[in-house]
Amino acid sequence: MASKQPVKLPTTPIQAPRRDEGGAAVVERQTQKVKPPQMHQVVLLNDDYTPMEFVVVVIQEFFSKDMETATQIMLKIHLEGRGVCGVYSKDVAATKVDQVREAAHKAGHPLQCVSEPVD
Ligand code: TYC
Repeated sequence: MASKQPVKLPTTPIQAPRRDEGGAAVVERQTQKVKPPQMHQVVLLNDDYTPMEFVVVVIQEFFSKDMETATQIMLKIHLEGRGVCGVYSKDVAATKVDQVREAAHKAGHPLQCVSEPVD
């Protein structure tokens, strides 16, 4: 019967800790390396042609707002020219912009949607 040979696994070299004059291990304080990701707000722009009802449905569907909130945001855009519909990571914000643009294009409305970094 063949006896099993011990398998030598690759080892990770272990770095010896730095020592001070007295021989005590010195652990350096690490500075914070991970910053929270930059967030991006998705903004709808006003125009003279897109029906208010369509904008309210878009805000409900793509930004998960209830009808009252969606109506308030739509009216703010209508009166002030633009309005923030949500704040997301860069990738998610870009997806929201694409979804809104596609829905508007399909319906034949000129509704514009942009994403911009939040300060
Ligand atoms: N101004 C449009 C109208 O009077 C309504 C509207 C609101 C359009 C918000 C776009 O992002 C918008 N029909």
